[in-house]
Amino acid sequence: MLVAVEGIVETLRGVPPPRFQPGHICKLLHDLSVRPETLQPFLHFAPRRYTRNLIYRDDLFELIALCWDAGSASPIHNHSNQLCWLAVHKGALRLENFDSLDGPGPGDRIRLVPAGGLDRAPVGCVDLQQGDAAIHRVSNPFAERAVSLHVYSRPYDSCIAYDREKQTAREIQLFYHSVGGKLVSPQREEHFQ
Ligand code: CSS
Ligand code: FE2
Repeated sequence: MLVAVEGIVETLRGVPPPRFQPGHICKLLHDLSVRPETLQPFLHFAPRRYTRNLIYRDDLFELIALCWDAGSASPIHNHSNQLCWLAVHKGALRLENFDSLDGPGPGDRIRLVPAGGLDRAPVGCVDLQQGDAAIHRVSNPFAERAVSLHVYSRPYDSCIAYDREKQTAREIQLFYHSVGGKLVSPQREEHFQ
């Protein structure tokens, strides 16, 4: 069903906290497609990187539109103690999962090994990250820009970023590029590269 982005927010707000569970939200996101023109005010791209654009946030969840320029990638990062649903809205994304041989970190000598994923997740694809082992990288190595919608429960402002070569795991802060359609100040954006 095609719905306005406000309709997605209302639907998510209507989910009682005990039902905010992997399968239920996956099904909900599968069944709903966002009317593109209603998402437009939240879409801000930046050259060679991805941007995080907050649509809605409360104590239970946040809904974010991520805009992926061609060639952009997230760091390898975790979703510890958090549920994350990702739905590809436009373009395609590469999803790579990793297992840590040395626990989630943070720390040194944290070795990661590839653990599957999707080389080219197309529009409509819903991915779920959950539990301690949720370590992944999302990227857009393709020629076309991409947009994905993310539901995080609970909202998170920091995560652990991994460097596979140096075998390090460090906490990083996450920032919004825009909130409610309005760009945030450039100073804050600079932290987020
Ligand atoms: N978790 C990353 C995006 S990939 S799921 C972020 O919120 O920036
Ligand atoms: Fe992620």
